[in-house]
Amino acid sequence: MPSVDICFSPELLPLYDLRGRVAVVVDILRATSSIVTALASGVTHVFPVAELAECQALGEQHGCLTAAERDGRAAEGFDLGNSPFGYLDGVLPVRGRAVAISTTNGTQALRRSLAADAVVVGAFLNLQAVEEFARAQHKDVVVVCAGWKGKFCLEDTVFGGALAERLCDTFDVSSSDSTIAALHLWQQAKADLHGYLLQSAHVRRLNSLEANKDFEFCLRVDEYPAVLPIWKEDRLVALQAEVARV
Ligand code: 3SL
Repeated sequence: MPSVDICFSPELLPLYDLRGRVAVVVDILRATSSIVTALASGVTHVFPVAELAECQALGEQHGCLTAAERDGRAAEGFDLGNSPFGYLDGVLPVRGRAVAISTTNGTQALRRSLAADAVVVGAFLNLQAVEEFARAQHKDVVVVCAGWKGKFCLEDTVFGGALAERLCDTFDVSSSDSTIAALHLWQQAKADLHGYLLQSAHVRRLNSLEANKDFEFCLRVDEYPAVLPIWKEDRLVALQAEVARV
């Protein structure tokens, strides 16, 4: 039976062998929620990069939109920050465009997970798509939590628990202490996810930056149940689009 394991921080990734496994990279607030929203809104593909300079260079090279965030704030000189509403509010037309994005933790976690057989982007917004993909692969799943600057964070771990609960009928979710812990947190959180996550350090950080609207949006479960960003070559594409092209 395949298993679900949770890596609480990218700093712990050297302890995990991702080869032969599916990596579900998650940064609920807000990178992976924004990437899911981007592809759901008609963005053709996303280049997640670690450095701001690389993001800028990709923008010039590919003529794509650029999105960047550091410490919760939109970085200067880029088209977009890291709010999912950047892809929804219509201020900048995004349909049919590609986006290069660099964020404090989320895009770093993605790039550090590339040894996996498949790398997909998870968020509450696309939980169902992640669940279905994991079931279809019949491989061990590692949820890679982006955390905050190497530290554990509540919201990414709670997502890991939610995914483990959905998969528990056909996956082993009781062999890893981190998965057991994530399941316990999800049990505590699920009746009032919003209220529970108000405790989270990053929620307090974002609320002080007046990103409260983003927080509420990112907690919508299955808003985009069929959108699955998956890593192909050097970019993230929506799985359905990719399948349709084959
Ligand atoms: O760290 C990240 O990748 C970001 O998602 C953080 S923030 O939500 O944009 O502050």
